[in-house]
Amino acid sequence: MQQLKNAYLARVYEAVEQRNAGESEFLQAVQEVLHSIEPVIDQHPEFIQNAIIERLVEPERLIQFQIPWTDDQGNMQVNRGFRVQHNSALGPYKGGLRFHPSVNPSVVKFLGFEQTFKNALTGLPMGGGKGGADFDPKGKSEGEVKRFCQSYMTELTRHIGQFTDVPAGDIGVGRREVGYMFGQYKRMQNEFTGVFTGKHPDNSGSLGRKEATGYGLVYIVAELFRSLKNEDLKGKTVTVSGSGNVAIYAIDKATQLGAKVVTASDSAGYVYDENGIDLAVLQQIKEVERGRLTEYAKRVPTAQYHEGSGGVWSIPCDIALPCATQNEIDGDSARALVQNGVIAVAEGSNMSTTPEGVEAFLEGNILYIPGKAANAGGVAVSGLEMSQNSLRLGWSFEEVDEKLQTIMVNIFHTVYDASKACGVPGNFVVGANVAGLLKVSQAMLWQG
Ligand code: NDP
Ligand code: 2IT
Repeated sequence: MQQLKNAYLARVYEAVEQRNAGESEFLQAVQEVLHSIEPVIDQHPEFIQNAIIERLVEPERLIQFQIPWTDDQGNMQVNRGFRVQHNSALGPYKGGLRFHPSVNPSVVKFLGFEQTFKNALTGLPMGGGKGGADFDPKGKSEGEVKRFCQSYMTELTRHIGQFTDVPAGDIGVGRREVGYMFGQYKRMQNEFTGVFTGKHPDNSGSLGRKEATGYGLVYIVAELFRSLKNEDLKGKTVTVSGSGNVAIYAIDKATQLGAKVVTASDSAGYVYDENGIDLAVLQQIKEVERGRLTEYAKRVPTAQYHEGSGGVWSIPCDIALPCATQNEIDGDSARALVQNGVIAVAEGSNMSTTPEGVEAFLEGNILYIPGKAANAGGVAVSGLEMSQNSLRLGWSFEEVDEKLQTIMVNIFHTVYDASKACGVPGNFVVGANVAGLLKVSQAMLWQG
């Protein structure tokens, strides 16, 4: 990435680099935002006087703790847990928990930082946070997952609360894990409050939360095509990476809207199915059996399985929806997508694309919507789950879905308008970062 031209922002970045040495994901996320806000920084001397940017790049609180748990053989295991309470200007800290061996301070800090901007874009009263553990749920029994979640919450409980910090799911954390953690919180606090979102609807969760990130991703892409190209998604070829929560419901909604989704992937490889992914088979394998994608190719004769998850970006498509993990699209993958004629890329995963990849999309005039805007539907419906829990009411699926659509359409226009105001119409990276910054910074200034 190029040097920052603005001397103030360059100084801020230098300090961030020194303080967070070696934290590559966090530094990448901060650098992107600082670059994006260069067009507006000189119009806001109050940001400098009030150290708004310095405060935004430093988490308000970072909690790290030990998680001891007993495996099925009776042996004690120890993992490392985290919660980053990044920014509380707009509301209680809000953001998911990730259970994956790669979780470390850099990963949770980048996610908490991005979450602050994303949550601001939803227009709902939520600050930004993130957390997780370096626990690998793969191959663990039901009992091991439950004991791990309970031990994780034995520590986390003291740091969260419906008005303080409201976690949810992310990679490796779905309704099952959220249910166990919510149960442990309730046991320890002796209170039934909306302290977690992403709960099963039978367990005080919101209808439509499970679908929300993937559906929201497709809603924002549909609005992009409608408003900039006067087209709908019918007949478009879509590639999706991942085969977890976000990927499954992105495939579902894109297919419902008439597109053909030809891929899904996991960390080992991808499937290509020229007839379109069979959602029922994928859901059975992933949601019911918790199996691997290799199973899909065994059950669907038209599908081909390829080793290596990155290969998914070599498949020609009109729309690419990365829905697995950070930096899954590198420079080469982005250039391959551009060469193969991709029109739009929207990130279901957080920070799906490396800086080199982002540059390739922008140079290729690809309609590229970063995760902060594109995957905000999940946390938006989490916000709606918090409202329903507080009201002690449950809304219908249709009611939630309609609100989600409105929020995604609004995010698209907020971000597009901000890109125009910054003189770079259609640069949704600048649009999302500037719109998010302006919203959070106003609240910070009011709060002193
Ligand atoms: P899941 O755990 O349900 O699914 C994750 C998927 O991504 C799996 O297919 C997994 O494959 C794959 N994956 C994970 N890590 C890697 C890796 N290092 N390399 C390649 N593939 C990998 O998670 P979600 O669907 O919930 O999350 C996916 C992305 O969406 C994440 O970036 C998350 O931050 C983001 N997101 C999630 C939201 C939500 O509501 N859940 C909201 C907004 C964003 P495998 O099974 O082989 O590990
Ligand atoms: O990255 C994200 O936005 C999420 N994992 C969802 C967060 C939430 O609180 O619903």
